[in-house]
Amino acid sequence: MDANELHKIACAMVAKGKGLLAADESSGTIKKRFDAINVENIESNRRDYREFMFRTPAMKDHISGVILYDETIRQKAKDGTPLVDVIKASGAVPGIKVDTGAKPLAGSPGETVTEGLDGLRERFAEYHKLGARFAKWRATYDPTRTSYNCVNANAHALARYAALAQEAGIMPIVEPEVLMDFDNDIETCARVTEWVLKDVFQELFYAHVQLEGAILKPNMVISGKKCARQAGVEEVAERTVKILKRCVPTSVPGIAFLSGGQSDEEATAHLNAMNAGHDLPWALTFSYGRALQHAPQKAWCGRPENVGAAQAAFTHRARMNGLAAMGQWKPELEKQAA
Ligand code: 5MM
Repeated sequence: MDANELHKIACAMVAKGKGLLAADESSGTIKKRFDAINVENIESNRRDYREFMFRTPAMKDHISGVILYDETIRQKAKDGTPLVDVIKASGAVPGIKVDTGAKPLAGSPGETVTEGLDGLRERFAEYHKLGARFAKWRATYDPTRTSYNCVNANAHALARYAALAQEAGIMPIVEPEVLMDFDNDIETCARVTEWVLKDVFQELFYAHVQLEGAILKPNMVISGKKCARQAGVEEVAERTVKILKRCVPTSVPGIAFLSGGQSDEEATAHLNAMNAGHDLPWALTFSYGRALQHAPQKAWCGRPENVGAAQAAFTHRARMNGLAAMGQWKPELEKQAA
């Protein structure tokens, strides 16, 4: 492991005005996205969809890294170029999701632990050969029932994953996600997020993970979708920054949020408010899946003649989030065409 190299990759991920494209939907998740736009979930459609995003010229201005799924890191573009090379040509760094998903946690009904540690050392060696320079592992928590068993099992797995990644020369993105799909209030989200983050950083310490060579990918502190009181933009920004300051050491070069089911504009507005209104010891940017891809998916609908419009939609969202990462976004900019 070259600590300096890991640090460089982490810093590149959160470079000024740039963030990550989370394109690591597993086959089941991309099926849901394709079903919504009536596109058949077959390998060539998944390839075509990802290829046009990675070939969008605006990638070079706003996207620092792309998180891939196992299938995609091995795929070739229509002209035979490996998709990894298409990403590299845009100036972005290819990365890989290495967890194998959240599975029911024994002893804690309704809760999950993310799996994928078996054989991970060997998988990292292969992914490094395939061009991955960073990785991602996501744990999820239901804030209405989070138990110590769930918090601890997931923190331990995240730490073991991160240590193995660094051993392989791959920069780990550590993603503990307190889900926003429930009826909990923002106070509950804040309490559980603080608990989860404190435990994650404790386990990272025990596992000898070098924080200078890692990135945190957390949820924002936000009201559950089904909660009657929805906190406004400023409250979300304030509470999120407060909890992060309590939990995240300043040796971490940056924090790249997930969007978690927020609308495209909400995800942008929240990130912007944090960057515009707060003194921050780390870079704060995006690592969005849905909030970057929803608009291009709707514009594309699987039709080759729509690729230009879909790339324009992707460009617009990437640009808006790039501005938000610098605290320079304004709602009026949403009306401008890409
Ligand atoms: C892209 O979505 C990823 C989900 O993959 P699975 O198919 O394994 O569930 C997800 O991990 C993603 O990288 C992050 O959650 C960010 O995505 P959102 O949509 O929350 O911004």
